Amino acid sequence: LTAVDAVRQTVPQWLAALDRRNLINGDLVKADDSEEGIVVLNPATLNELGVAAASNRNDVDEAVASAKGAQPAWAAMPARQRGKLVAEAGRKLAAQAETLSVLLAMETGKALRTECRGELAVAADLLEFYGGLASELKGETIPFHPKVFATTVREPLGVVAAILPWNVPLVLMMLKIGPALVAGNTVVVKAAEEAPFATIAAGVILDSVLPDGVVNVICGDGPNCGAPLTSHADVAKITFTGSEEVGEIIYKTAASRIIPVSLELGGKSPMIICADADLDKVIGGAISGMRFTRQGQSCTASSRIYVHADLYEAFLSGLKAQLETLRIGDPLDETTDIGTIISRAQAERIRHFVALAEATPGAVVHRCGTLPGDASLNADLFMQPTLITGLPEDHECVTEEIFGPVTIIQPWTNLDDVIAAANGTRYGLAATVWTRDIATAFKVTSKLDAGYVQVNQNLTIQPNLSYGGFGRSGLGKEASLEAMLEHFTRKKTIAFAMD
Ligand code: TXE
Repeated sequence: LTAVDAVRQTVPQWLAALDRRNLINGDLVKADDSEEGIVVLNPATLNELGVAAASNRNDVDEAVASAKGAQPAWAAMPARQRGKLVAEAGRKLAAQAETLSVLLAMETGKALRTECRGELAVAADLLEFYGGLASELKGETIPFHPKVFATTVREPLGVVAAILPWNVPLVLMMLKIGPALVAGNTVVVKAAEEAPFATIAAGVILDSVLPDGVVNVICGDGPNCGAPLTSHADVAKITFTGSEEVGEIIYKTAASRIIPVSLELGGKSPMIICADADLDKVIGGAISGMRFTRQGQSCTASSRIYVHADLYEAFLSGLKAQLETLRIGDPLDETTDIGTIISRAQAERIRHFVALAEATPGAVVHRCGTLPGDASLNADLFMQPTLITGLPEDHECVTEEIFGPVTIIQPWTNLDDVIAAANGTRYGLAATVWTRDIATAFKVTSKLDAGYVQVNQNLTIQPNLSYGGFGRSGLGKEASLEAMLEHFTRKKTIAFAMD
């Protein structure tokens, strides 16, 4: 029995323990309506993986009450002690990384080797990173007047609601709860209904280190669980990653109570490749940037690739050749590079976009790699990396987020025109530029309307690099000190008259 096999044997126990349950006040409690449940499928087989809680308003009330009850004592703890506990929770998570990686692979369809293990490493690292920032929760002294001692202090907000999507649930969970907790808030996390188990399991592991009620995790759908949570009178802040549509609803809900909100919504991130770029580097950068190993299900995916005409043919053929070498298959197989799409609904949405491109005169759809032939897998949710060329700039495939393994490749010749094209969507999340010329790099980076811009690399979210979008990609920053101070504390000015 290998170590991985041993871990896999524990997964059914986890799933049984999590059956229709939420983590509230340190216990895994059955949802109020435990007759109902959300059947979670393994996307690779479309077999039932387990049943998650279909929480309603009563469960939300209970989770918020738990977080509210735990918050004063948590906030009263010395900041560095909170930080140490959060960092220790990160190390506990790292110690259980293999189990959670397997759970994640089974519920999201993402490949264990290329995606899930890396996700756990970043998730744990985020908690260690934020734990180390506890001593930065400081205020200022202001030279306002010789007879007035003016100062500012950072206070926690209270109960934070964190709403998660399914694509990288554990990284996003820690991105939100790390700064919230270190700043002295307590949290209610709403797991994504398509992939809730690794999130609740992570909550259980964190809870083994943190006081009960500091982290609560509930599962349910948007209307019955997400909506009552975001509109709850005791929630002081909402942090959300997901679709633009739901982001808008949540912003309005927050507006009706005048509470702060952070939103991380969609993207249609451009990759601009200049004629002097290193071809091998850009091909590797396109594959990692498009997150093909995650079936492109990433908000920062390089889903529009603008290649200088001089490099266009060599880039296209080189990229196709590289993509052919990636193995699409069983997410749990160590030789698999690319797993599945999350669900039937998402696969249909992606195929709809590809069909639109196929029906467009002049457009060419290049499907790369081989679909798995394994009879134990369900073919429906597997998809080949797909490159689309020859589309007009106003085509839906160029302007809308597809959220799948599909990228648009366009040639360019004029730098100003390609910058204008790159800025031509309503989004502004991420962008990359590839050139060996420093002046070009400065010009392009200064003109791009995107919050997370990189030159000659295409990193995912990294602790210590402030991350957040412009335009309809969202509001607020994550992954940084600024994220904790600006989005999870309130700043109070106190001025003392000295005589
Ligand atoms: O998102 P939803 P979905 C984009 C991507 C994808 C599309 C739809 O384009 O194709 O969104 O994905 C909860 N009040 N992104 O359907 O519906 C819901 O239960 C409160 C981009 O997954 O926004 C889930 O927990 N909560 C993205 C979470 O919101 C509500 C990542 C996200 O679901 C709610 C994922 C409500 N009224 C999808 N309705 C990114 N930016 O990375 C739903 N929810």
